[in-house]
Amino acid sequence: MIGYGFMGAAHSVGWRQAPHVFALPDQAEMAVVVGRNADAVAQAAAQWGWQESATDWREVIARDDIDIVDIVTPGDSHAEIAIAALEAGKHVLCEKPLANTTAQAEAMRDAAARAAERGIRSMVGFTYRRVPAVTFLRDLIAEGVVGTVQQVRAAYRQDWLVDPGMPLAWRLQKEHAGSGALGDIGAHIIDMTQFVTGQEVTAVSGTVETIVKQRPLLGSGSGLSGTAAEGYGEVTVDDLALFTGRLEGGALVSFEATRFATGRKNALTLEVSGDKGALAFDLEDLNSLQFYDRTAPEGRQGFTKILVTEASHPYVAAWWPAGHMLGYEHGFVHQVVDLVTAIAEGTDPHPSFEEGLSVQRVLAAVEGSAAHDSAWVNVNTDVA
Ligand code: SOE
Repeated sequence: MIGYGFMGAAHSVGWRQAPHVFALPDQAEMAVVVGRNADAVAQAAAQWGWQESATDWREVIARDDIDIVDIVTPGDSHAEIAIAALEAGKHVLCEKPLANTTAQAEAMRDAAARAAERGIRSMVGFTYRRVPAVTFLRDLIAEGVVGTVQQVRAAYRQDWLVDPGMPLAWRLQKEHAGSGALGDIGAHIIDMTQFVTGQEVTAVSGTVETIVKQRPLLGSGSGLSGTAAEGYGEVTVDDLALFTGRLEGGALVSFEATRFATGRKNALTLEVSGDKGALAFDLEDLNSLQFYDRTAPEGRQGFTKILVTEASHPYVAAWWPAGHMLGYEHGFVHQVVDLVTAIAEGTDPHPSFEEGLSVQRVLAAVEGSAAHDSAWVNVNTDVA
C-alpha cells in the first residue's frame, strides 16, 4: 500500500479483516506500506498490521513478492504510480477520484487495458458501492421496482471547512487534489448514480464556488484537520459544487457536493424516483433503504424502511446474524473481497479504470460548465 493517511487506515482495515470474515479464494498478505517519512510510516505499519514499511515506492513495486499495489496517496501521484505498477505486472487498486485530470485518467485507463491483456487487474476505490444497502438498491432498480428512472437527487455534504482557521491542507490545493468538494465527494455521488441506475451522465450544467479564498498555511497534520503555521496561502479548489446532470435515459439528476454544509459531517443521500416507485439511501442510516411502492393499493402507499441486514442481502451473510449492523469500514472490507476474488478468478473487477475515467469526465465537464456561466457541457464530446 502506497500512502498512509486516512484512506490508508481505512484500506488497512479492509485488507486485515477481509480474509478473517470472508472465505476468499486466495489470501492477500499485508506486505509493505510505503510513505516518505520513515518513522511515521513505520509506526503506521506497526499499528495497522503491515509486515514492513518502506520509503521508496519504486523499489517496492519492483519486488517479485509484491502482487497487488494499493494506492492511497493524493491524486497528483495516482497516474505515475498506477501506470508504473501496472507495467511492472502488479494488480492495482487506486483510491478515488482516479486522477486529477482526464488526460491522466485516460493514460491510466490505457495502461489498465494493456495490463488486462496480460491478466493484470485494476480497480478504483469507490467504496460506497459496496455498502450492502447501495448494492441492494442497484439490484432493486435493475429488477425494475422503481420502473423507469425519472429523477435522481444526490447530495454529499460535509462541513469541515466552515472554520476559516482550517489550514491549507493538500485537499485545498489544485496541484495536489485536482479539485475540491467536486472531485473528493462529488466523485462519489457521480459514481453511485451511474452505478445504481446503470446509466452514464451524458451532460452537465453546474457551478462551483470557493467561499474562503485564503487559509493559514499548514503547520502539522495533512488530511481533514491540522494546525496552522505563520502566513496565509490561496485556496485553489472549490468548496462546493452544485450541478445538474442528464442521464443516458433522459432523467435529470441534481448533484450537491459541499464542505460548507454547517452541521453535516459526512451526510450522503441518494434518492432515485421512477414511475413505479422510489428508493432512498442515507449514509447516516446505512443499514437500511427507504422504499416507496406506487403499485401498492391507494391509501396504503408510503415510504417504508427496509433493513438491509438479512443473509440474503449483498455481503451480509459473511458477517453477523440478521439485524446486526455494519458501518463505514465494511465497504473497505468488501472492496478487498471483490478485488481478491476477481484476481483469483481471472475476471475484471469493478469499478474499472474505464469507469473511473467516466467519472473524471463528468468532473471536468462540471468545471467546464462552471467556467462558462453554467452552460450545458456534453460529457463525451465537449471534454478534452
Ligand atoms: C473527505 O472528504 C473524505 O475522507 C473522502 O475523501 C472520502 O472518500 C469519504 O469516504 C469520506 O470523506
